[in-house]
This record gives sequence, structure tokens and C-alpha cells, in this order.
Amino acid sequence: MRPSHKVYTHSCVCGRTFAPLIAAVLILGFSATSAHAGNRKFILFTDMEPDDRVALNLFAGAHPPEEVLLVGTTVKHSGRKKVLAQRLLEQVGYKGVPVIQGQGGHPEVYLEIASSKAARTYAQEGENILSPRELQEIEKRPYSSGDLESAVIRALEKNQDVEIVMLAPPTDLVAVIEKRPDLIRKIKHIHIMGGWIEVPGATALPVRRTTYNWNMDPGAAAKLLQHEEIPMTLYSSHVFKTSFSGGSINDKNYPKIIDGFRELQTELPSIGELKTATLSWDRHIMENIPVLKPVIEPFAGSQFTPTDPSVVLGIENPKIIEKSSRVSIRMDLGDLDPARGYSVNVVASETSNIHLVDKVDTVEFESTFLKLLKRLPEQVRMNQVNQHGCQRLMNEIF
Ligand SMILES: [Ca+2]
Repeated sequence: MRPSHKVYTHSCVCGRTFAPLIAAVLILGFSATSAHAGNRKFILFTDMEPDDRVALNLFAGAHPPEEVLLVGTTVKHSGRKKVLAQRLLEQVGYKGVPVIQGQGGHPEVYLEIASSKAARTYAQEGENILSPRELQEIEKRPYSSGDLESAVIRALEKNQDVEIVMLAPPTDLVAVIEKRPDLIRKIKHIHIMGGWIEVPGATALPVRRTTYNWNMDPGAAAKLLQHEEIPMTLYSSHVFKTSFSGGSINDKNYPKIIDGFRELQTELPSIGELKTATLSWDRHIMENIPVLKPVIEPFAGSQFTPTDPSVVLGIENPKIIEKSSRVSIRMDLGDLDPARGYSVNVVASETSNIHLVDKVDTVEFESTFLKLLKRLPEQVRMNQVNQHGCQRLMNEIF
């Protein structure tokens, strides 16, 4: 019996009234999920952009809900992101997983960097997914909250060997680490998307400039990277430029993946709404960066970047990482190119526990992706059996 069973049965809201039924459902659910369920414990951080929707769907195809301690939303209107994340998680059978709002802010509080302007100013998140009235009501709520910081502290206090899946800027995690450095030992691994691209410099050597996740909170990113004692796997933007031509997954380069999504669109609401979210995002990018229109338009609504999904695929199958190296990374917060981002210095270091992914095996990437997509409907059904049987109480999880 997995340890998580104990936690799960203890936290049933409705256990007394429907105990025999719940017991039967749980047994069914657990025997069904045990084929590929371990007792891993994850905390996920998301900004709910379309590629995070892809990543969260894939994650739900690989992990039963009892492996997820909580999901935190961060960046910009993190309250709206919380509502959208809750909706998505319910659709994939993660209803009992707490979704907690983290740090955010109005777009103007973030640093003005030209390369991240389109993403910074995207305000139509949730259109055609939530009703205009719901969106209006949500808009009045606070953009930012300290709830996520407190929830992560409680989760780390009460658990060991926690794996962090960081699909967004590390603002809230770094706040936790600064306040409670004693909790660092509870973190087993950080799987993180962030990094830089390589741009031509004054000399023959390219200059590394930070990309969106780090540009949205450069201070937090710089601090996290100093914690070389924490095992991390870093998926940096520059790798995807070289491993994937054009940096996008679409009908032309990965038709089987896009077909896989098409097949699930009507069956799974989480995939149907992924298309809606992607279309809204693509339209915004085309309006704001007209030069990208010819590239985006042919695949509008049916494409995404492989970065955040790769973090989840790498957890499921480390073989997608063809090559990695131990590195020390220092961001120079005094050297900002307002068109791109901060300069980054990367050196090999045998004593650092930061593993930088140098190359993605695109064959493994595609086969793992397709495997998880294929598994998703059945795993969602199994997740739902668990979630109907038992809604976890937040206090008892933490
Ligand atoms: Ca993201």
C-alpha cells in the first residue's frame, strides 16, 4: 500500500456518511492507478499560458491526484489564473488538489523589456472559456496574494522529498526559501523552465540574454540560481531554438502530436479549452507583433512551444534529455538590454547541482508526448473516480 493512501482516506470530507461506498470506490481507484503511480509528491507553479495548459494535461496523464500537494498560480492577474487553473484541474480529475493564488500584479509593474511585451500585455486570458460576466467579476479581485507562499511553507513543513515543477517565474518559491531556509532540505528536486537565448554580441561569441520567465522576476531567478545545493534540472529557452526548428510544435513538424490533440478535443474539455486559449493567445501575438503573422497564422489555435511541456515530459521520461551538464549560472542584474533581457554567465561546475539541459532528444520527446496523450482519457477517468470518492481537506494535506 502506498503511503499516500493513508493521507487520502484521512481527508475524506464525506467519509462518515458514505463510508462503505467510498471505501469500494477508493479500492477500485487505487488498484486502477497503481499500475503507474508512485508515491512522489509534487508542487506545481503555473502561469496558465497555453503551453502550461499542455504541460498540465500531460502531467495529469502521468500522475494521479494524490501525488500533487498543490498547484500555485503566479504572474500578472494570478487570481484569474487561479480560477482558470481550478477549472482545468477539475476537468482532468484533480478536483481535490488545492489551487492557491500567488504573487502577481498589473502588467505595468513588470519590467519593460521589448521581447516580453506581447506576453506582458496579454489581458484576454479566459475569453470564450469563462463568461464575460465571470471575467468582469474576477477582474475586480486582487491581482496578487501571499496565500501561495504560506501554503508552500505548510506543505514543505509536513512533507519530505517534495519535487517542484516550476513552469513560471520562481517568485513565490524564492520568497519561501528566503523566509524559511530550513525548508530547503525538504525539496528533492526542482524541474524548472527558464533561461536565456543566445544573441549576437560585439565579439564573435554570442551573448546570453534572459527570456520571459526570468524577465518577469529577474531578482527571484538570480537568487534561486545561487542555491546550487538544490538539485535542479533547468530547461532553458536557447535549447529549444536549436532542438526544435522554429521553436514551435505544429502541424508541419509534429503532425502526430497535433492530430492527437484534435482527436481528444471533443472528448476532453481540458483539450477543447486548450484550443480556445491557444487561439486567443495567437490572435493577440499576431496583432501585437505583425511580423510574426505569416509564421503564426497557418497554425493559429493548433500550436504551442515545447518548453513547459518538456519539463513534464522530462519528469516522466528522463531519456528526453540527450545531454546535460552541471553548471553555475550568474545573472548580471546590472547589464540589461531593454530589447532582450539581462546578461547571463554560465560556467561548468562539478560541485553545482544545477543540471542544464544541453540537448533534447526529439524522438524521445515525440514518443513520450504521444504516450501521455494516448493515456490521458483513461487516466482522467481514474483521477475522477478518486476525486468523486474523496475531496481532500486542505488542512489535512498540508
Ligand atoms: Ca509557463
